[in-house]
Amino acid sequence: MRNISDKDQKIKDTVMSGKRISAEDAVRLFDFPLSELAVMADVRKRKVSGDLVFFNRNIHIEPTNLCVNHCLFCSYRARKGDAHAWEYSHDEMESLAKKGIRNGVTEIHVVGGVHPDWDINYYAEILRRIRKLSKKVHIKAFTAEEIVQMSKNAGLSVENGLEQLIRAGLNSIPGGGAEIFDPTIRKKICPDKIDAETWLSVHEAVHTSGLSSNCTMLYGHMETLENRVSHMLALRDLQDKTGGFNAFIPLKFKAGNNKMSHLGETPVSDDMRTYAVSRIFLDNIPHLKAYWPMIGKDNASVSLGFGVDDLDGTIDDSTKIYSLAGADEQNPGMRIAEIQQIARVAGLRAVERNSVYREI
Ligand code: V47
Repeated sequence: MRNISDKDQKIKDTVMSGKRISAEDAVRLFDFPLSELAVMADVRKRKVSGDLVFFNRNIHIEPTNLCVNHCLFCSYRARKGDAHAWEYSHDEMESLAKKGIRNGVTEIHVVGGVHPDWDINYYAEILRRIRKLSKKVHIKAFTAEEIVQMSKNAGLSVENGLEQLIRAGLNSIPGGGAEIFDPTIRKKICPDKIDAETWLSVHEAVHTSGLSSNCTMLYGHMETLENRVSHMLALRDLQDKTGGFNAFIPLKFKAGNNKMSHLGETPVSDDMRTYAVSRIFLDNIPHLKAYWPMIGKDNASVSLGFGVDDLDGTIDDSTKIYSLAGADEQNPGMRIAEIQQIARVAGLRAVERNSVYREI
């Protein structure tokens, strides 16, 4: 039996009583035994979503892999003229969307490289084309990073850019581009990206416009546990103010084919700790997503015991970000029966959700 210190017992009591924990306590939680973290995270998860595990029917459209940024962790970026570069035309994206809608998807997630020249008008046309195909499909599109660049390319403020995207059919934005907020590490791993304050301000503007968004954290590279927790604290603070985040998605650094490959990858135990601590610490963000194309189906299944209540969606082999970074899932796709089975073995019940977590 582990001898638990008074301090740790107090943290445990706070978690079990449903109260908020401090950043300092969250750092300490990372050192708790995995089995205790699992119990605490599960109690917190069940308060929000009972025995449910959410998923949706979705596809991704990745308009381009050309990118103005030079992120060291990226295995995806190309330069103009590279053999592996792509830039989809509006017609090509429309036919991808048409196929997805024909197959019954309820959400289309549009995200790609940060194109040097495309402006709001180009991106708004993607939304208009999809919206013309379906009034109902939820369009979750463009990271804060992409929105800043496309607004700049059009000579617009982010607020005016957003207004145009919303008019063209945007429903919410995804959580990408947050990486890690600590300025020193951020400068090292993604030197040209917008800073933390700008990322947060774009999400605040999205929430103020009445739309929701997701948030992410790229972990398992050079950051410390304190960096992880202060990243989450910034998200928790913004959520206290706006309430606009639906889900938090910890993104495990995948080491294939990029400039940080030498760092290797975190053990699965660290992934489970990260899920559990985020479920407990982010007490105001209702959903915690295991993005299975990144972490793999088996680990996603285990994560359901560590506070996760969302398995993203069926995807239908429509994203390349993680397969290029060496993920096991080289053609990511999941049938609904498989998602149901994953939930069942975890003692939970899979339910199809819409993009704002209403049961379908
Ligand atoms: O911001 C890129 C990450 C993100 C690597 O909102 C990497 O529902 C690990 O944000 N190892 C984009 N991560 C993906 C993303 C996302 C995915 C699924 C759902 C949602 C949502 C959002 O992918 C980037 C970056 O943090 N990323 N390369 C890598 N080698």
